[in-house]
Amino acid sequence: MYGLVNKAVQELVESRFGSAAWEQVKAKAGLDLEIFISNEAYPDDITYRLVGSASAVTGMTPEAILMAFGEHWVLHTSRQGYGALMDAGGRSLPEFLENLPNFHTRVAMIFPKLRPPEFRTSHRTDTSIRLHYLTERQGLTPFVVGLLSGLGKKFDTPIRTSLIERKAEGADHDVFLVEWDPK
Ligand code: 1DX
Repeated sequence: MYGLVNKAVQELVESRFGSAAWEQVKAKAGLDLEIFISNEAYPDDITYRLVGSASAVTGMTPEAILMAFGEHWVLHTSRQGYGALMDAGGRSLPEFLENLPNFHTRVAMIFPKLRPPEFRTSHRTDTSIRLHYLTERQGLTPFVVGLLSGLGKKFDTPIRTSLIERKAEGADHDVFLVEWDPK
């Protein structure tokens, strides 16, 4: 994945546990680079190793790290540099989710090595929507839970998320039910 993703993992670890912890995480992951370059593509393996060693160093489970990371990604990317992109994504949570496919098409036009997951929505009501998550990557479902929770905060819409179909249990892909209170 693009270096921007690994940089966000670094930021998350540094902000919560300090820079010494980050140095440990990097060493444990067997990385001897100084910095990640945002718009350079790195092997996915590096991201997975970072999550694994961040778990070992901090004592958080990999799932908890991925969730925290998903929240951080939404709040971080919308703050730093990609805010305009995020703002173009929609003015409410359901609108943003419905625009995700277009959004990724736009980012992939600028960054051709992007391998975005596919998101589809269905069953929209006044207080809920289903989000279908199709990906070629393994194990990132908790990351998407965190992304959704971050989006809820971004749009001041507290949400409940439940996984109603699980790829890990044989479904074709993960399906989330996202619910919020009526206005
Ligand atoms: F709900 O793959 C809200 O590298 C969401 O299963 C979900 O393949 C927001 F400059 C710039 C760059 C860079 C901008 F080139 C990425 F570096 C992309 C910014 C998306 C904001 C996907 C990142 C693929 C890298 C993947 C989950 C799970 C999508 C990560 C979250 C908005 C982003 O993101 C899976 C890659 C951006 C950029 C956003 C993603 C790759 C998302 C969301 N994805 C790179």
